[in-house]
Formats: sequence, C-alpha cells, structure tokens
Amino acid sequence: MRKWWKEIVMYQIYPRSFKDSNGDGIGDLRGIIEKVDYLASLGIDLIWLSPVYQSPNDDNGYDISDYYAIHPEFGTMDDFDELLQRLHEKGIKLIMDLVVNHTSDEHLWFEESRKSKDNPYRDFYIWKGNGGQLPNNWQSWFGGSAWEYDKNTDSYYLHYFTKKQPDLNWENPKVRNEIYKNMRFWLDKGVDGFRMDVISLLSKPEVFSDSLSENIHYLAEHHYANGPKIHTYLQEMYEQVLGDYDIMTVGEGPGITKEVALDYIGEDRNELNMIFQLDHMIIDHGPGGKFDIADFSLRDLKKIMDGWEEATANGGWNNIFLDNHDFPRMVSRFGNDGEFREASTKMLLGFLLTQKGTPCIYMGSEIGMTNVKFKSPEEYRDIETVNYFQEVKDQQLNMEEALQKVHIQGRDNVRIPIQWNDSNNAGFTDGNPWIDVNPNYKSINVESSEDHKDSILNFFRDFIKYRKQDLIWVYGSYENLDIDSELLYSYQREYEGRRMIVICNFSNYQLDLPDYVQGEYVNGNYDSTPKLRPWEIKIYSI
Ligand code: TEU
Ligand code: CA
Repeated sequence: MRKWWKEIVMYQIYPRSFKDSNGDGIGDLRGIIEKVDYLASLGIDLIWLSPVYQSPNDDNGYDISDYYAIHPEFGTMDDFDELLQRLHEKGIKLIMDLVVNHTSDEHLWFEESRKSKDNPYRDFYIWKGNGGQLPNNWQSWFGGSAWEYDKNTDSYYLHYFTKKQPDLNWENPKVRNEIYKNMRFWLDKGVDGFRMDVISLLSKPEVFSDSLSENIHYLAEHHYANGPKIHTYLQEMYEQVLGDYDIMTVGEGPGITKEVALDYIGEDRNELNMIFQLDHMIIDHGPGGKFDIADFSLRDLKKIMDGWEEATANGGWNNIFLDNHDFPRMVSRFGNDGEFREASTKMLLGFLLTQKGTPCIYMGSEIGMTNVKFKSPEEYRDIETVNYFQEVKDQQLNMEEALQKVHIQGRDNVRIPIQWNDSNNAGFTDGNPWIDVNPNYKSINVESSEDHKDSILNFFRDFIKYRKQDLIWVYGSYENLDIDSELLYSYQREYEGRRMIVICNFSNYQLDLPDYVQGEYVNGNYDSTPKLRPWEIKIYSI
C-alpha cells in the first residue's frame, strides 16, 4: 500500500551538535532555524529531532524532567514553533523523540514517588526489595546494577539505563494517560510523528528472576524486551492517540528480533509503522559488550539486512540506516575513512537510498564526517564512555587500550559538532564547544563541499533526486544477487516489469563486474568501463 512515510528520506538531527546560534557552545533551535535552507537544499523530507525537552542532561536529553518544556539551552517554545513552521513551509516534516520508558530522576513524578510508600506517585515507577537485598542480578545499559537503592523508603528502583533514568511503571493506567496526553500536546502543535526511544522495553516481565547472563544484549532479549503487555500498550496508544493523526512512527527496538518484528509493525496491527532494528548496530559487540570489539564480515552484514528484508517483505516495512547518535560513523565502520573516504561515503549513501525501506541519514554523513580520536579520556562527554573509563581506572586496566576502543565504538564519535566551514570550531560556535571538534574539519566541511561539483554533498543531493524519479526504489521488490561475496553487495529491485541492479563495492580493490551486468546500461549510459573502482556503486537498468 502506498504511504507517504515509505516514500520519504529521513534525516536525524542531534541538536546539541548541529549549530550554536548564541555562542554558549551548545547547538540550539535557532541554530537549526539558521540552517533551514541548507536542510531544504539536501532534498530530505523529514527530520527526526533528538530530545530538546527540559533535562538535567545525564544522558544528553534522554533523561527528561519535563515533557512539556523546551530546555532553555536549546531555546524557547516560540523557537520550537518557529522551527516547525519554517520546516513545514519548505515541505519538511518533523518528528519528535518520545522517551517514555523512563524519565529523569528530577521529574516531579519521581521526586514525589521516592518520598514515601503511600505517595500518589509511588506506582509511577518500579520499586522492589529492601536494603538487605538487591531484587536480582540485572545490569544497566551503562554499567552496574539496574537497581538503585533509595534509603528514604528502604527500597530499590529499576533503571535499565543510568541511575538518573528511573523506568516508568506502564502497568499503571495513570502513567499511560499522562504519556498519551503529552503525545497529543505535541501532535496538536503539528509535529508529524515520533521516534520512540527503546519502545520494546515498556512492558516489564511478570517475574523479576535472575538472568543467566549479565550481558546487556542477552538481558535485553531475554528479560527486558517484548514484555507480556507491550502490544496491549501500543494498541492502546494507537487507539487513544496515534490513530487520530496522519503521522509516522518509528520505534527503536533493542531486543526486537526479526521473528517478532511483524507483531510491532504488521500492517494489520495498529501499532507502529516501522522499527529501527539494531542487529547490524551490534554486529561487532563481543560477549563483554560494545567495548569488547568483535570482527564482522560483509557477509554478516548482508545476512542481517536480508533477514530483516525477508521478515518484513509481506505486510511490514523497514527502516534503513547505518549510523545514528548511538553508534560510530558509517564511513568509519562500514567504509574506509582514510584513502577512500569520499568514494566509500558516496557508496554507502547510495546503498541507503536503494535498499528497500525508508532511509535515515544521520547529520554530517552527507559530507562524509568521520569518527574522532581524542587523545585523552577527559575530552569525552558521553555518560557511557565516561563510565567505561571509570571502570577501566577502578580495575586498573590499560587506559591506552580503552581509549583506542572508544575511538572505534564511543558514541561521541558522532556527537561532535557538525563541520560547517574551516574557521574556528568548524563554524559550529563562536564560543567554546561543549565537546571538541574533529581536527579534520579544515578539509571536511560543508562550505568546501558546496564548492565542488563532485563532492559527497552534491552526490547526495543528486542521488536523492534520482531516487525520487522512480517508485521502483520505494515499492520495488528486493532480492540479493550474491550473498556469499565478501567484496560485493549486489541486489536487484523489480517493479512493474522493470529491473534495477545495484552493485556496491565494499572493498579497497578494483573488481571485475559480475557477468550478470556485463554490457548493460549504467544510469542510462552504456557502461564502457566494465570495472568497479574501490568502493564504487553502479546501478544498471535491465
Ligand atoms: O538507546 C537505547 C539502545 O538500545 C542503544 O542503542 C544504546 O543507547 C546503545 O547501545 C548504547 O551504546 C536509546 C537512545 O538512543 C540513547 O541515546 C539513550 O541513551 C538510551 O535510549 C536511553 O534513553
Ligand atoms: Ca546555543
């Protein structure tokens, strides 16, 4: 079925790092307003805005203390309204980040809840056990127990993330109604939908039994995700709120396997439109977690992507992305951010725009921004990384090695400021940036990309135009043509009797073309150079 949210190109903005308008070193809403023309020039259709709500920033805004207020460091509600209007004038939609698995511990509800066992807000959160005994061995995402002791009432509260992010009790209808009310508040302003943070975790298990493993991905899959009432809640949310608006919803889904995907996004389910599956984002996480880095091959990536494609081919829809604010830069992880940075970023962008599903591009990837290698632990800001360094220090492990792991996996790799030009601080701020810029901004920046016809930026703009000319890229069926190759990722899209073949070279080598495209046409021109340069993408219409 045709749906507008299948035909769009999405773009994620992490507002803290996009553009600072007032010199305090923090990106803000007026900074985004300054760049509306730039955003429109890209040809993107929808922006997912990471949280801009009131927050003590323990987890950079994913710990919300007031769902109805804009954090002053980002601006005012008037700024927000103006941004929304300016984007809509340009035909760009905006979706908000809905973070409702947990609040900040500085949210009024939690401040009340912890006061006493008979406080009216007590049941807004999940309290168990007593000082003598931890409720179980569950671990939190960012290290340490998932339970925090509160001496006030001699009990523990549950937090899947930091201890400043207590989990809400979705069993409580009052909690659900508060959230629905808030969703309506934003939708009635005219926002175009939600990206729903860790939506798979809302429904807690019936029994809080010990886990066989303390690995976070194991815990997510076996204890935290897909709880018994998750679909009751999502269907209720649809009934109470979502169903009344023409919007798009994408749920972030740790622990959602492809086997259960359609329960969330099946067209007949009245739940969500699509999910951000994370299998390919944890492809290189070893048993010890993300900083226990494991090898992966192109074949592993294909297996995951194809598995999801297959699982959703009938009655579902995918989102296609290769990075976001939680994971390394796509070119540093899946491409080659050295010698072949330009070629491999272009190829990966082309890949995102020709796979089957709604593509989501993370800000900065349109100019080929890369991971950053800060020299000292002090330069890092992300709570996950800071906690990791602390652990390394406490256990007297090798700090130099830890730093190298963070260079590869840390979330700050993608949270550094956008590189606008080659002036001080990459043109991001006139003040001191909240986190350092990547020194490579002198050569990698938006301004210099504008000047070059062949830049990654202009390739991206042209490719979006190209994609939009033909619904084959949206509705065409998908088939992988070569699952075994460790160098080539090639696939076919088919629509109304026409076929397109996409060949991506995921290697540093020049390759011969597979025989099924020899002598065919590339983008309308006969292919007189039947070779693939390193990291090249070629498209054949058959
Ligand atoms: O992320 C939750 C999640 O499942 C992971 O992607 C996790 O952040 C990552 O593996 C840690 O390395 C969401 C948000 O996207 C993230 O920024 C928040 O920190 C988290 O929820 C808590 O709200
Ligand atoms: Ca600012």
